[in-house]
Amino acid sequence: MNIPANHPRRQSLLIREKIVDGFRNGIVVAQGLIAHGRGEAFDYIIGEVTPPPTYEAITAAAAALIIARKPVISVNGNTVVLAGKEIVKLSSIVEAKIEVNLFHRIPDREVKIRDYLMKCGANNVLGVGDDASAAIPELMSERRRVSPHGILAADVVLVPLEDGDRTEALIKMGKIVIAIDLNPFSRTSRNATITIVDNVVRAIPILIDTVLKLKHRTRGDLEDIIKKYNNKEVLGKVVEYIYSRLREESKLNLFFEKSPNK
Ligand code: PTJ
Repeated sequence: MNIPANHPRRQSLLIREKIVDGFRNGIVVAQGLIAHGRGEAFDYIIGEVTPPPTYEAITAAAAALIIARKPVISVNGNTVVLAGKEIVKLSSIVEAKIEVNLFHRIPDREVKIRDYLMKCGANNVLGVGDDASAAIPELMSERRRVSPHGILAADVVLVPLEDGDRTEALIKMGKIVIAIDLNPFSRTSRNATITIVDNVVRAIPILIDTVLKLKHRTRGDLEDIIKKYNNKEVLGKVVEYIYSRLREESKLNLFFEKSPNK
């Protein structure tokens, strides 16, 4: 698609094209287009920048990934087309495994996702075919199928664009769950141990930079960052940030001047 270089919404339209291409290639499901639209709406509201309080969540997430014994990055269709290369880079820096975990497990789709990640530089991708032989207890969706060498054994799981049920189930299994979700009100955001309210496109590169900055800190320092982190408080600050943005917008808006009641 030809998007003019000076189009004011060029960046957002380019991201949208990636999702549409992914859909045409059988990597993204139709439901993924809807999920992306919901994400776009929240991104618009936060001003298409990383909300300042989110940096606190990213710092805690980086610390958790660095000290994890068995970190896993869980990926779905939307995530790989939006941030495949960056996911592979992050996985090599924190020595995390990458596992395909899908809500819509259509035959061959996980193979396409694995192949896409291989093209992005991954050398091993779990959760494909028979490898997803274990199950997350009490979870009924297709997301319950996991690799015994990946998510089942993991102590820290990064879950971009997730649904609330699996986050809850993983927490019950005693794992640290790091979510990336543009919607601070979602069940995923509320249930995760650490919630990064941001677009996955921006969040992963910032997470990589933060890991590189913190990598040489002592284990004690990193544990301290995680201990002091309070997800509820940070989510509250993100909602407050959204609220103050909307308050500013309402003042600037000419709507009030045009009001017949004035
Ligand atoms: O590939 P599959 O089969 O596993 O399916 C993936 C989707 C995304 C379709 C599936 O997980 C799903 O239906 O997700 P939900 O329940 O719609 O939740 C997606 C959440 O991700 C919503 O809260 C969106 O606001 C959020 N979101 C959408 N796009 C982005 C995002 N968050 C961060 N970055 C985005 N680019």
